[in-house]
Amino acid sequence: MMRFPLPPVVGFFITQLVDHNTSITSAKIKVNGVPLHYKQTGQGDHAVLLLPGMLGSSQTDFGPQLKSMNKQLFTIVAWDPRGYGHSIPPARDFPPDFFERDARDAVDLMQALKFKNFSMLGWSDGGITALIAAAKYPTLIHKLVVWGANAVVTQEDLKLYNAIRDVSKWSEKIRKQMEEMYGHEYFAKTCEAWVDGISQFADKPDGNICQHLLPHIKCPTFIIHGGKDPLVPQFHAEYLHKHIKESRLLLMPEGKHNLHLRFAEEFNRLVEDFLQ
Ligand code: TYC
Repeated sequence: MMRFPLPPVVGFFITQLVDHNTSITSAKIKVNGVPLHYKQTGQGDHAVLLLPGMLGSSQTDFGPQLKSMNKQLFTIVAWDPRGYGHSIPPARDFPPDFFERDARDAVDLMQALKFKNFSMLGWSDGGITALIAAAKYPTLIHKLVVWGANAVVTQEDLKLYNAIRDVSKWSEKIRKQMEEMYGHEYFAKTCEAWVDGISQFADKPDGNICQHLLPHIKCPTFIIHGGKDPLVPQFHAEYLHKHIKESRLLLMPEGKHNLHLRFAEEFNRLVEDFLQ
């Protein structure tokens, strides 16, 4: 796998800031007409893209990975999908193909940054995006890790989605973090729009999001699931494992939905071992 140096073109980046204490760069670059924000760290030959969950961002979702993953082995990029984090404007919307649009943006971002091949770590909605990207752009993707992801929407999922529609029911801690990032109104509105957006898939045969694409995933895939995930039933991880040929499934019995944050050290070690 090759990593090419970033071209020293003036005006290539819209903004670029380096935190010299952490060696984490924050930058924006225009991709598909949208200024996408991302964080980048490390000098390794192996490029890895981190994909956040619904309403997530590099800042809110991947602190321990940006801080502690091996920077000699990996070059780590964490992105804010359009309409999330610091990739606003545009405001987030959820057309029927929003996961495909995210997948294309993610891949085009890595191409714009001159990473020819890369691996992906996708959490939840970011996992769905990563599954689609791996299936649709197989020559670009080296390895794939997903956790808290699903390929279909069931009636049980619909109930779970509706339970989080009203953001006043979210945990204080997460709500506060989200309101700091977005302000109350954008957060509340986008959460409702997300519930409507993801619920669209329940009207498709089998609640299909990307079920049909799973057989096209040819890269080694590591599926992790938290045994105590209250949002995503374990069935989804087993389903992915069954339909992705080169996959392995690991259950973290004590893990909830945010297992990569709560058990960051263990998560990082497992993922680094898999990627090497
Ligand atoms: N998919 C969401 C994410 O990206 C999490 C989520 C899953 C929320 C299931 C609600 O019922 C739900 N983090």
